[in-house]
Amino acid sequence: MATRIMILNGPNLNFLGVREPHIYGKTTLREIEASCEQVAQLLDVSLSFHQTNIEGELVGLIQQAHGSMDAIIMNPAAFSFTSVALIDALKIFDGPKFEVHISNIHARDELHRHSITSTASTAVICGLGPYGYIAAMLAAVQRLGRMPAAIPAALHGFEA
Ligand code: CA2
Repeated sequence: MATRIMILNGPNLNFLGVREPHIYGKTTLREIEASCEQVAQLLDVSLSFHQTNIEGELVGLIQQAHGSMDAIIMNPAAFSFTSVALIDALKIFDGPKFEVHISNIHARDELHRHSITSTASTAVICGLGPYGYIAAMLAAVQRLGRMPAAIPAALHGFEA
């Protein structure tokens, strides 16, 4: 069976590539989704990709992922800095959970620096631009021990 990964995107990320390209780059969320789909084919992943501006919808999707997905990759955007509801939902999910930020949040202003949702994540990737989503997919499949044999050995990593 294919590895099942849910990718979640929080508020305003539907404006990627349209506004503030000096911070978030020129790539649109649709382009990011298309690149994730390409990598999904290589990694034998079935992908469920979402964006919502509503915190409760993210909570609902994380709850749905429980029992139906192998890993979650989430860019919670502004909810990273406020959402105890997302932390609680992430704690329900047993599989690997990767938090992704396009920008390097540690190099940003006080408002954008302190992710609280990362406390409930397996790992955090930030500052790699849209490639962070690809890195997170590789890391999720590697972590699950589901890297297809056809993928070069170095990308299989080492046993924990
Ligand atoms: O770097 C990231 O991926 C962020 O999660 C993006 C969030 C920001 O609050 C985080 O600190 C870091 C903001 C997403 C808003 O998306 C926009 C996209 C285009 C134009 C304006 C906002």
